[in-house]
Amino acid sequence: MVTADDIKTFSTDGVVCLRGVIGLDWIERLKGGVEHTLANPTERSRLWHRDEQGRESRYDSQVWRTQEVYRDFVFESPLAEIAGRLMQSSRANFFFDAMFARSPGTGFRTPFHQDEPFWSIEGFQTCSSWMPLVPVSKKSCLEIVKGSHRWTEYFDQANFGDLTGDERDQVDFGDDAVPFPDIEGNRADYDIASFDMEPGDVICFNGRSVHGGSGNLPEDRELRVFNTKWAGDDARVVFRKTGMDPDHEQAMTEVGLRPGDRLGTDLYPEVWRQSA
Ligand SMILES: O=C(O)CCC(=O)C(=O)O
Repeated sequence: MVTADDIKTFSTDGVVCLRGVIGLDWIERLKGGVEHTLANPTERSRLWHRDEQGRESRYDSQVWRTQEVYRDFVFESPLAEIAGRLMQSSRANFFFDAMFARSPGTGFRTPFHQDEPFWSIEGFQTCSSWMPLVPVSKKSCLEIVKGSHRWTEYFDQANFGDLTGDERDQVDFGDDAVPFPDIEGNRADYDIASFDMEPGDVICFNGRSVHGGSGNLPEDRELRVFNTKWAGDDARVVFRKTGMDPDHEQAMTEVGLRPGDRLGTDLYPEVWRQSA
């Protein structure tokens, strides 16, 4: 499922697109799960954007605790092992799930950002798996800046709280942060990966890889994406003064996780471990 070349590409580029690694039975079940999530949003559900025609971009997360199909996918699909091998980690802990849904014709593009600066963990060995449940063309696909997972600058990231207006989503990276690069304005200066994708394909990217986009949909195409996020050996709990989105501090504290700890507990289970 994961070749030596895939591992090398993930390490060098911070992103790799794996073809046909998830069975279509999973895709069908997850499509049902996403429709259920949209009809029964959690308190973590957010509307990122609605245009004048009512076309929407929605996000929900950490639904696996209540949605059986998501839970089954986390524990039974090959993704834990895929993530573990790509991260070159001895284990893969599940961090959280994220769902992205866009109505047909939605133009809204997610601002370029890195994930790890928003997270309640830090570490290089992380893997986000962006898995469309419907066909998506390159021009509507997520875009990932190759090599950006090794950038060392502390950037002023997009505040998704500006999109949602929700006080729980506010982040402020402070005066030490350098301006985020204008990637949209200088696209030729960056090596940007995106792909024509079919259900069953997955883009895996490092939590430090700069990514965004995935709007720009034709009038007759919706987008449904299920993302699972994984943490490896060097990932440690951190509670950031700058704010976190989504903020796991309370949930982590309740299960006894403290800054500096490895992920664990039933909330962030170890799903895969390399055999001796
Ligand atoms: O699909 C999108 O629009 C955003 C995806 C994203 O930011 C992520 O998967 O971390």
